[in-house]
Amino acid sequence: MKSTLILSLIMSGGGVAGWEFPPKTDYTPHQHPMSDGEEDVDIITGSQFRGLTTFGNLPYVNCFIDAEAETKPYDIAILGAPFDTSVTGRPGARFGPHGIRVGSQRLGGVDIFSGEDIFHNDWATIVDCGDATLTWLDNNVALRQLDKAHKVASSRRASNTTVSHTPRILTLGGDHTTTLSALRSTFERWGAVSVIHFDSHIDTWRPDVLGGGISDYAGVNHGTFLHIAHEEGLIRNTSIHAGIRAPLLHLKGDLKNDKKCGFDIVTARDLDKVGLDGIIGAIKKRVGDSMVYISVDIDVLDPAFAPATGTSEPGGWSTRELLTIIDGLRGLKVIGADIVEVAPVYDNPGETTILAAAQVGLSLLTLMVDVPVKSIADRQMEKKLSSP
Ligand SMILES: [Mn+2]
Repeated sequence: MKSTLILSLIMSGGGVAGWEFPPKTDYTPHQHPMSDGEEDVDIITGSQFRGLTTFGNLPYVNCFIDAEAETKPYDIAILGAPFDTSVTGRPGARFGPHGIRVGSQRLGGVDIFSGEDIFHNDWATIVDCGDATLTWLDNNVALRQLDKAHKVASSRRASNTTVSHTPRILTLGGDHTTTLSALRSTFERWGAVSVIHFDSHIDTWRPDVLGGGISDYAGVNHGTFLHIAHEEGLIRNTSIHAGIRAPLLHLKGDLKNDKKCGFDIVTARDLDKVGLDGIIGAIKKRVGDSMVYISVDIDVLDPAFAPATGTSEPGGWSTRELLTIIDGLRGLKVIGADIVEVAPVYDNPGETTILAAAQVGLSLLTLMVDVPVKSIADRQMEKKLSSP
């Protein structure tokens, strides 16, 4: 039986002709040939795998070099923050920006839920600035570098000044300490803002509680940055955590301090009680019409949906639930956002985490494109124009 099969395969497949492409035929009206002649083919457009890896295949602009940023203005920029030396759990988030960009290669097209194609919107130029230069040997210096990178990237004159003079930044972390630099920068451009903080951890721990017992240096870390942001006056007391489920260090002390830092809490399990609309409603009610910064620690997702992160906590939301919640925040005045704590080395061959992180990035960009927000510079400009 076996030998008969082999013999018939040899007899039928004998010639080379079977391996040649079929001869060229006339194209039907529904076919669009990549080549209209015998020799030429298109090597510029049409593939998601072309060129270098930027977020969603957006154009790369080096936002830190004056000559380049001035000739290629933008309204929204992606900025990588490859920093992970302030973690209390597994390191690896310094590779987050690269990982999220890899996960973003298939983004684009018309969103089936919103009907929008955000990369081809009607006013905002979106670019990828690449990663900030951050030393891996000194956290103080690295954070000063990141502070400066944010301030420079957001100081560029925007592309569409009829909408706003101030570009907004979507940061790809990096451990969560990197959010502190972003908030220092947004404070200069928009003033104090509400923070919508998606995370399994509260991250408002006092530096002397989480790490600062060793040295002041150790007190600045990915579990204290929101406390420091509060102390620096960068955020409003209308902020909110969403997806919280990680253990506290001190039940009363931590929650009391959290409230003092300006936060309300929506826990991961509140979703089971109030549903998605209930969560969206609670967040919107809390921030009201204030300007908001949205920070997404990917560990807000259950480890089943985001295994590649430093401090996993079981019992989190699914990717679909998180995306529905973020998309439900449409209409809020989002002045900046980030996705942090993505550590690709712990991801699986299916790249579950980086795909989820990239999709979250797209949803955050959509919120930013949907609602332009006037900056301090815009208000000053308007005042100047209206005064006699
Ligand atoms: Mn966290």
